Formats: sequence, structure tokens, C-alpha cells
Amino acid sequence: MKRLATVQDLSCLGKCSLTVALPVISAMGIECAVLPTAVLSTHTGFPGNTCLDLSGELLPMARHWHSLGVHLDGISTGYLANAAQCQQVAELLSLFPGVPLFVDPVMGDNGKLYRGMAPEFPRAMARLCARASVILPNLTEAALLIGRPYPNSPDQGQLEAILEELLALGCDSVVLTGLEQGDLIGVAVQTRGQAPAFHFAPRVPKSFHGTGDIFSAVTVGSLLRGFGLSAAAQAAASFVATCLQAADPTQEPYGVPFETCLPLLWKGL
Ligand code: PXL
Repeated sequence: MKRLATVQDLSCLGKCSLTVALPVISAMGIECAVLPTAVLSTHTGFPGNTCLDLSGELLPMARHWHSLGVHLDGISTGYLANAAQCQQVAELLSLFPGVPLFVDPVMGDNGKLYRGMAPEFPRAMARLCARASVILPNLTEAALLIGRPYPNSPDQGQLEAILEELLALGCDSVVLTGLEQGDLIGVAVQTRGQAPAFHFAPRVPKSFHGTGDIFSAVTVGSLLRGFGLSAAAQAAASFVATCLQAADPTQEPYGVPFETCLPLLWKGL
């Protein structure tokens, strides 16, 4: 069985980050080892959350794994609690040379940095992206990574320029999410030296916390199961759409009912 190590927070209520990555990756028949970056009472979409920063634990935990000679097939990152953790992930990576890194640069949405993120965070995240095989930013995170203003309704040419600038950070491939075009929602996928591909599908007009984390987990799981990048991103988009269709809009901060959709992941392999 393949083994993924995922580095992200444990938000104890409000399904996102580890509480979605663990079940999703497991349902795809991949072992999911976890390196928690912080423990929060809820994600930051609820007011007044607690946060225990685990920066002091990340490298000791990784060094312990290393001392056991553990084999990893991939390392993925999600929400990191501060800029120092971006550097720590880079150090952790050097303990496991040759293991592909998948970075979801979780920083913001709708043109804004998430509450509690320091202004210097995007630059630290951009340095981590340089080490990645694949990065999975949404449009807000893409703009923050390349230091440009958030583009409202970018056209094809602008999107292609953004993809090129993201690749210039140093990663091998980009999956750019959250591209809205009328009633459609899409992703753009590009690998260095190749043409970009755009995949659009009908948009489910609901917005829920944690769907970006579900998208990343399914994409990374699909890649580890041998899918190509476009097929992996499309499988993830379709899974998120199914979860959104089943979601009750009054439960927005609690996340989507992905649990009942998990069998679809196994069937899709
Ligand atoms: O879903 C992204 C995410 C992950 N982790 C924490 C968050 C958020 C988004 O708000 O607050 C702690």
C-alpha cells in the first residue's frame, strides 16, 4: 500500500484539513500518516477559535520517522500555521530525498488572506512551492504567490500568464482552481514545458468550508493511484461537486457531508 504523509492542521470541529484528508486518502486505499501543524478548536471560519501551534513538534516527529527508515510515497501540505512552518516543511523534505511534494498553499479565498495569516506568509509559501512537484492554489492564493493583485474574472490570456508565473516559482506542475465562467467552474492544469489544459463543469452554487482541502486530497490520492494530472483534477472536481450537491446550506461552516460520498472514491479507482 502506498503511504502519504500529510502536513496540515487538526481543526477539531468544522470539517477541513486533516479531518477530511485522513478519511479521503484512506478511502482511496492509501495509508495516510499525519504531521499536525496546529490543533484548533474549529477552523478560522468560526469566531473565537483556540489554536495550539505545533511548530516545535514538526521536525522532531519527522526526524523520528526518519530514524525508523520509513518509506513515504508522497508528502502533501495544507494549512500551515505560520511562515516558519513553510521552512520547516522544506527541512523535513530533505530528510526524505526524492519523495514528491504536493503543496496546497492554503492562505485565502475570495481575494483575501485568511484571518490570522501574517502579510509575509505568502512569500514563505512561494519558497516552499519552489520545492513542489505539484501546487494546487485557488485564484486568490495564486495572486498572493506571484505578488499580483487578485484578478476579477481573468480571461484565458491572463490565466495563461498566471500559470506561467506560478511555474516560474520552481514547481513542476500547477493545478489552478476556482475559475468561474458564467454558470461553469473550472480548473487549469499545466506541467512545465507543456500546454495548459482547462476543464470546466457546471457550478454547484454553494460555497462551503473545507471543499478546497477535499479537492486537494482527492487530487493527490488520484496521482498516487497513477492518474495523470488532468484526470486527477477532474476526479477531484467531480467529487467536490457531488459533496456540494448533498450539502445543506444552513451548515456552511461545518462543511460538506463528504462521508456519505466516500464510496464513490473507491469505485472511481
Ligand atoms: O480549509 C482551509 C483551512 C484549513 N485550516 C484552517 C482554516 C482553513 C480555512 O479557513 O481556518 C485552520
